Amino acid sequence: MMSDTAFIGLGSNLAQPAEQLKGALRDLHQHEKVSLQRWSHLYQSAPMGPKDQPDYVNAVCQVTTSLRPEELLDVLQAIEQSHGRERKGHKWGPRTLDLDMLMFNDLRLNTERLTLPHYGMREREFVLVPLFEIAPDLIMQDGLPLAAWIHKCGLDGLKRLSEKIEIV
Ligand code: ROI
Repeated sequence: MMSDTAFIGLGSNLAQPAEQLKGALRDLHQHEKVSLQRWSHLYQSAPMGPKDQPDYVNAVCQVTTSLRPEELLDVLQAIEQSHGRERKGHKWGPRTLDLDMLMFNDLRLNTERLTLPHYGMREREFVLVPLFEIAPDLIMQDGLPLAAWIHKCGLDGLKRLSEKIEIV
């Protein structure tokens, strides 16, 4: 039973970022214990953090799953690996594929491997805006609607790419 709902943030700024994200959505779709429900458009933005790296392409998807959070994290990390992700680089460096579990139901968790909801969401326009596209009624952990978080975060320079993503 795929009775749990998770939101996943996707990002890439190397090796054809849009193709990396589409491939990752397909990989999730193919997993027998993950069902891809919704996915946003692709959004391009300047890097947050160190500026000496290419622009990012980001998206967010919603899945249902029968996996536990740690097992879903294993799946996300395996997909990152299969897209040539190298973890040896510095923390805020460029990457071929980054898959971040943003929320898992309304679970709060703080372990060595996983913090839920994701710690950085609040400041990240490139997470909040695509999330709003697929879940406009979402209530965040502090009880405020996602729209209020976006309002506080401020918008600058996120560009929605026109391409429609087909997952088959
Ligand atoms: N900046 C943007 N715009 N998008 C990202 O996905 C992203 N990911 C990161 C850092 C380096 C923090 N900056 C980013 O990990």
